[in-house]
Amino acid sequence: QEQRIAWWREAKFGMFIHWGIYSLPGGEWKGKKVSGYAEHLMRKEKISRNDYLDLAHQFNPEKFNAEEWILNAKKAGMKYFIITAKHHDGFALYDSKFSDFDILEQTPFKRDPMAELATAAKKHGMKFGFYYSHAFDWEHPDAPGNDWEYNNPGGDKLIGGANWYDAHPEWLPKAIKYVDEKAIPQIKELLTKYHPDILWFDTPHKLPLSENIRILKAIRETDPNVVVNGRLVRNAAANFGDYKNTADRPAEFYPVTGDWEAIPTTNESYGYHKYDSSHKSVTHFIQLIASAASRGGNLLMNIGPKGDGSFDEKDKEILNGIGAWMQTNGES
Ligand code: JFZ
Repeated sequence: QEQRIAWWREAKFGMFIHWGIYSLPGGEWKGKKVSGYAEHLMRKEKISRNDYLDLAHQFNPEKFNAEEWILNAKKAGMKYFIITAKHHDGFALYDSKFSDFDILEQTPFKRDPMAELATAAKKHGMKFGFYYSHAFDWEHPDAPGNDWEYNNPGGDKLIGGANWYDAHPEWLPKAIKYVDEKAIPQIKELLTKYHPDILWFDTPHKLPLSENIRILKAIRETDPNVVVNGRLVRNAAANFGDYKNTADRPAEFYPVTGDWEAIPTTNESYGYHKYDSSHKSVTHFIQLIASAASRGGNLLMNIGPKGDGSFDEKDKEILNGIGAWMQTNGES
């Protein structure tokens, strides 16, 4: 673990990207604003797998330029880059042979942005990795979370309660089937196809500890060197993942010991939201960078690019401001 995490400790500052087909409507559905996290559109509006695919059929991010994205991060002084290869909606932003719910098969774009980004990151010396939603998967009929279409546990109705797998162990085989059919194969696929430096997981409480540990084992067997964040396992004792994450939007940093990372986003939503203009100031982020570094933690700052593949002007201003400050005050 010490060796594995060495680069991450030094990196200090990284770019987090939430980008998917939900970035296209950007927090709007059927002409009305949907508040909160834009990446949760499918759940909030209870969109069926089929209707959600209509969105995919329109997803054509012609302005996407992998090299530009990586350089945006580099110019702001960031040393690592993590992007949503699959968020809770279950849609893979890469060419996956284990699901037809992916960008190559369902969109007119016909390119693999994860492959392009992995290549650009390598070229520019940027550490690179993926966010993968291992527990929630709203398109898969057996996965936790989709309670409007499949009546699965773990969704808004909280069928079976928060710890549904304890109250209803008889439902567990379905979730295990999803983990075997989709989550583990796709995670292994990401590791062997793109060789990421880091994998970032989330919402582990939707699966029992035993499933999360099984996933971690599959990861370690495939690539013992990949860094894994703490949210793979619930209440992660540090020895499950390689480091801990704080809550999503810390007003301030809590005194966390050991290796930790905070994940503030530039506004409120992680995915691009056209009605969310609550962007914080450059000064705010510079203070966060400094206070995280002084307390031995990393800052993974989130940006939600638009559905056309471009960065929001407000985010660009923040990144430019940080970059200018880094030029005069940064380490390298
Ligand atoms: C999750 C996701 O549901 C969300 O879409 C985004 O990806 C974010 C980074 O993570 O949401 C969370 C997870 C954890 C907390 C809050 C929201 N938390 O610990 O307070």
